[in-house]
Amino acid sequence: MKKLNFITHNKNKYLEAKILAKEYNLDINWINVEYDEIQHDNLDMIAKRSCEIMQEKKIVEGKFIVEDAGLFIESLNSFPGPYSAYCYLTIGNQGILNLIKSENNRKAYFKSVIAYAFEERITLFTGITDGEITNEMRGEKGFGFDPIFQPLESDKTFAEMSLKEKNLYSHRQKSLRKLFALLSLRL
Ligand code: ITT
Repeated sequence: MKKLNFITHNKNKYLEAKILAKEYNLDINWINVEYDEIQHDNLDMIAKRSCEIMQEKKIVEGKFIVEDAGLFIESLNSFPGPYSAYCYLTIGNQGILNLIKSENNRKAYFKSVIAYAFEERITLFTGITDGEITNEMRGEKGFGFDPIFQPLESDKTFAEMSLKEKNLYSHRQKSLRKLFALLSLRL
C-alpha cells in the first residue's frame, strides 16, 4: 500500500486521515515533530509556511502533508479562524458559548487547508463545512470544537459522531479527498 507522511501534533487528525485513506488504498504514516507554526491571518499561508519549514529542515523523506484548520463564526466576524488553537487553549468551548450566548445567528464553518509537498512543489487543497454553533456542548468524541459544532446536514455534533461518521461531513475529509483522489491515480 502506498504511504503518505502526515506531520501533525494532533493524533485525532491523523486517525481521521488514516481511516479515510483506506478508501483510496493509501496508508498514512504519522509524524509528530516539534516545529514553530507561524502566526498569520490566513490558513493557506500558515499551511504553506509549515510545509516550507519541513522542507528546509529536511525533517521527512519523500511526500508529506501538513494541515491548518480553523472554526469561523459569523457573528464574531469569523473569529477564531486562524487563531483557533489559541482560542481553544484559552477560553475553550464554554468560552465560545458564553461569547455568543444571546446571539440568534449561530452560523459557523470549519475550514481545512492541506499543504502537500512533493519534491520542491507545494500544492494546497481546501475543504469547508458549513454548520451551526450549538447552545450547549454535546458529545464526548473527537477533539477541539467538535462538541459545539453541528454540520448543516446532520442533527449531531461532530463529538456525537464516530470517526467514520465525521468523515462523511468534515472539512478535513473534503480537503483530503481532493488530494487522495489525485494520489490514488498518480502515486
Ligand atoms: P497541528 O499540529 O496539525 O497544527 P493542531 O491541533 O494545532 O494540530 P490546527 O492548528 O490545524 O491543529 O487547528 C487549530 C485548532 O482548531 C485545533 O487546536 C482545534 O481546537 C480546532 N480544530 C481544527 N480542526 C478541528 C476539528 O476537526 N474538530 C474540532 N476542532 C478542530
